[in-house]
Amino acid sequence: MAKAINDVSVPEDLGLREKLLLEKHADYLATYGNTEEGSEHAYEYCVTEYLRMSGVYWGLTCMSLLGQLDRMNRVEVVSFIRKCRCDNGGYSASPGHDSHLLYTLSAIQICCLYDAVTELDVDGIVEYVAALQREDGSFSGDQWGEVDSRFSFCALACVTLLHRQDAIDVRSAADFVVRCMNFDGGFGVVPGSESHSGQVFCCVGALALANQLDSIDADTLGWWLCERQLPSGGLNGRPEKLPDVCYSWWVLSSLAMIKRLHWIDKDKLRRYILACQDDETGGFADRPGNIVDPFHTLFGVASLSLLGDTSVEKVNPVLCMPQSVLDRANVYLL
Ligand code: GRG
Repeated sequence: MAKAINDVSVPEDLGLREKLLLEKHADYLATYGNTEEGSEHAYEYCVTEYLRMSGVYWGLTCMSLLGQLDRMNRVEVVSFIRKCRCDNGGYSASPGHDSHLLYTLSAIQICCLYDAVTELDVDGIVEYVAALQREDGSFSGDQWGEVDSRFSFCALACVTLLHRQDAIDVRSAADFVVRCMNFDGGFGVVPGSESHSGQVFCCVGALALANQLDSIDADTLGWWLCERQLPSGGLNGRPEKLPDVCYSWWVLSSLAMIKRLHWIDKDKLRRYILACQDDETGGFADRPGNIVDPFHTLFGVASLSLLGDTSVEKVNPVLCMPQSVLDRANVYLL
């Protein structure tokens, strides 16, 4: 008997979800940070303190793509970022937490969105990032030493946004990322580990930032990425897994970077993404009918932008930021 495919179903009739519920998503994000006791998201907000800086990046980037960044409180956000600066030059997820490359990148991205890079201690950040590079070109994410190709992306993205690529060894950083490439064209966490679409985004993005995209076998990788599309239209992160809206971003942006975006069934994917909207609360979930959150809301909206939806701002596939913000910051990528 043929093995059933791990997938979900998308209803024939999506009702209100046939269209992008732009205003509902903006309202959902605008009220998400309301932490007063008894407020709708108070508990969820409280238990995500450990990733707050990235959460702020997801929410603000999405608001910017929806054309409604002005509804958010710039003064509060900039003051929060200041409180997350650590003595070693890096930034943490929340005040009093340890610094990490990921949250340092989120802090820089938020400052770019707000044209507030002057609020950052750029030299301190650059020193922090450079000190995390190891002899083999890889990067530790923090002072505790874990190595992961995600951190190569974060490091390259930080120095690129700050116009300071000269501070790290870009060549050996790219060499390490190339060593994470597998026979199937995909990339893993470290050399020899399983291909995963999230890591593919990080590695292809890192190579784009290092101007080394020609190290990729674009046809083999493009084929592996397209195999992530399931009969529901949604994309998974690796074989045999369920689809998830966030993989629409990790896979589509990778296809865009290697110029193979047209290899995917765009109409079916768009329908899957729209089905993941909550037409009552606003926001996107990983799969139709599940609970929404800001992470999936950003990657749902950003994916629709890559699919050509002109009701949202154009997104840059390498940095997941509005293209207009990168143009203003004179950061020239794909
Ligand atoms: C600036 C957009 C941006 C990102 C920063 C940290 C980072 C760089 C990217 C993360 C890429 C990544 C690894 C995404 C995958 C996230 C995810 C949903 C992982 C879940 O993995 P499993 O194994 O899920 O739990 P599956 O779907 O494989 O079962």
